[in-house]
Amino acid sequence: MRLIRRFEERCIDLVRSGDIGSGIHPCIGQEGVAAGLCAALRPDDALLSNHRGHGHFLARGSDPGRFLAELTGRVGGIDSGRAGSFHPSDLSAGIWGASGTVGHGAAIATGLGWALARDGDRVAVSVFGDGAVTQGALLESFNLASLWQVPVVFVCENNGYATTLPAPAGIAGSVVGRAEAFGIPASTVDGQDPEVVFDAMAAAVDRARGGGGPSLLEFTTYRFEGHHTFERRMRLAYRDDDEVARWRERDPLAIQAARVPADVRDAIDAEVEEVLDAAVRFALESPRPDPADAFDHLYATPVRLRGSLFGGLGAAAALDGAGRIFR
Ligand SMILES: Cc1ncc(C[n+]2csc(CCOP(=O)(O)OP(=O)(O)O)c2C)c(N)n1
Repeated sequence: MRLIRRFEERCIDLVRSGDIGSGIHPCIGQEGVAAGLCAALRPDDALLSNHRGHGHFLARGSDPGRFLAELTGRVGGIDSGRAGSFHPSDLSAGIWGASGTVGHGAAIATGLGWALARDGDRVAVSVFGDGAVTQGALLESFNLASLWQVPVVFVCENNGYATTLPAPAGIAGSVVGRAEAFGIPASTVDGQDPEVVFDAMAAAVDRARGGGGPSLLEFTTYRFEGHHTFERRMRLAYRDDDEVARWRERDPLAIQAARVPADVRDAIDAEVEEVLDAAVRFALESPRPDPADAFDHLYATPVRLRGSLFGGLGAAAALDGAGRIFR
């Protein structure tokens, strides 16, 4: 959790310096969910993350240097600098993708879980926010996952807001009620305590692994920062300071730190700083991609560039193997 917190604080510095051009959606305040849920998974389990996913990647073991290189758009990144903060994947850490398309991961995780069940006892996990539970794809996923008893755990990180929309203003009924309507066991759990998260997640994963089918966990949590780093400049007024202060009193790092001896805490903090100093160095020293490679990895049949990619609107053109022109 300390690594996730400090990683994102360093990311915010890199947004300010212009090195992370896209900005980020910080998960600061929500680290307890990422840490607890990932600790309950086996390395060969599969996780689909979302736009607020840095914590999931780090908790699953993504290399901080290569991840930071991804966010800064460098060739040393986990996806060669092509995915950025929104759409990374890291199969070596069991993360089959993340996306800014809200709710996308539930359908992929359901299909993946269905496929994994034919080949051993691996489990698929889909992590999404409260904003995703109004997406139709989620309900279609619940339907098939329940009918086919797919080993998938649906994880809702309910941080109270979809951008600026309070969850009760956007969600008719409840999050758990949606899953229960499809015969999927569901519960609401404190997401600020990583050990409580771990226990709930371990039970859901065991159930899926043992052939018991899908389940849904709604973790109540809070983001201490804005929806996106742009909010620091916009000063959007959709939640009051008292609310933020109340949640800060339940900081997951403080909750866990109280269980760890001071010397161990100090050693962890020092190690995290060392790892992140090296990670920032690695990222910023990694070269930027060559614009001429922009279309690489987009299609099974490679496309080649014709004209100048950055020559203005309409100037970019590419041919695929069959000679079709993309503009
Ligand atoms: C399919 C789709 N619809 C709408 C959006 C616009 N959008 C971006 S973030 C967001 C809110 C997401 O809220 P939530 O799922 O609760 O996640 P959080 O940002 O709170 O972690 C929305 C609606 C989108 N990215 N994708």
